[in-house]
Amino acid sequence: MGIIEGHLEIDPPGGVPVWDVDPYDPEILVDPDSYYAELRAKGPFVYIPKYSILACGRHEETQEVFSDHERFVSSRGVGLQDFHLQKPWRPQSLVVEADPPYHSKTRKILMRALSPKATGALKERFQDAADRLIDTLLERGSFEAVAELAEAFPTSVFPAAVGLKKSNKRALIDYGAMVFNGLGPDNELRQKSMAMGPDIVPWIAEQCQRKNTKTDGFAATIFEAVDAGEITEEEGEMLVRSLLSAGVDTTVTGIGSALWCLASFPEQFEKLKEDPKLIRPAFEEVLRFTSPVHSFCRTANKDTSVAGVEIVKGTKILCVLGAANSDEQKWPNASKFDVSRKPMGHLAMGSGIHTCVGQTLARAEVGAVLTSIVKKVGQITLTGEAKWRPNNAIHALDKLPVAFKK
Ligand code: OVM
Repeated sequence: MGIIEGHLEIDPPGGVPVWDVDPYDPEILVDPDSYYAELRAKGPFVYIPKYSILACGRHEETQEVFSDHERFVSSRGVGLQDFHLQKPWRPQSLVVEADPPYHSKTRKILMRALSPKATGALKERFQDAADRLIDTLLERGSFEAVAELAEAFPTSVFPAAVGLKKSNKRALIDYGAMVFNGLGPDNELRQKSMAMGPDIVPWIAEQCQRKNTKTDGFAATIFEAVDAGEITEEEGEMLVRSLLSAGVDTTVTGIGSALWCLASFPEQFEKLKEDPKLIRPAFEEVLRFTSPVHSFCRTANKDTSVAGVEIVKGTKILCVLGAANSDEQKWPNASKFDVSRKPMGHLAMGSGIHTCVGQTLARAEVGAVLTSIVKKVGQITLTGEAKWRPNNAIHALDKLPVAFKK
């Protein structure tokens, strides 16, 4: 057996349907619902010959693979490449691309930096920033919400929260897109992203250094762990890099998709306005309904089986989180966006030891924006076609023309 897309080529396991699909086809990436449905309908797993991978999209098995860090490791990469076989395009992440026991150490430090206490202290700042932005947009009336709201908000508060001395909105967003496109096959999306490397990667690496961070942000907490002897200076810089990798595009996408949901389902926006206590569960429903991270891989680190399917060591498994989050077996009326659903157990922020370490911060950012919109905006209308931006791991809007009315 050879190597394909940087990982071990496998035979289709017995009893597993072979599906000649390209999950990274831009047409699927921008409009994935029928692919999700077909993936679930075919069984717990399918074998995809184009990449010689298994893929799963039913909630039960996706959750099982995704959260069993002993059988299905992250240290071999959470994209198609197997780091045992190929050198990753950038030094591998010390947290998302790591396993215990090492992962426990780095995770603990990020948990400390991004603790509810640390993020809670930013609440007022986030709310002020959101209120100002929404006021400006209300005055404008019509605007393009991806650039002017979804990208504008996190890039106005997140770099300061990290403690970066310098910010570059475009570089931060493009770096995120690179990291997530980097998880896919060597397709045009990945190649175009990688081509931006020379312009962006050195800038990112530079901002991760202690001398370019202030003494009062998340980065400072990471460098305190360096001073306490828990990790080296280089490891500290790498953990700051993790914040910059995972902290921008994810929240940009969450905000854009939340607004898209409210604009597309005005009766649900009405419900939120009547009962602002639903803002939190509404964001969980946005996550379930839109799955900003649509898929991540794991690698089988031993021969094992799931749902009766024999999985050989070295198999790459594409865990299609978007499919699991729209599985009717788990979510009655899955295709309905319902702000009062309270979707416990969605996989949009993962599950198990790698569950989004920035989730409190993400909820605080999106919460501030939604609180402001619910308080100030009377009506949201789509004024043109919403367009999605294909990415190998993120399901995000590209353009969202909307109008706000008081
Ligand atoms: C990282 C990181 C964390 C979460 C997601 C992610 C692949 C990267 O540590 O760099 O995207």
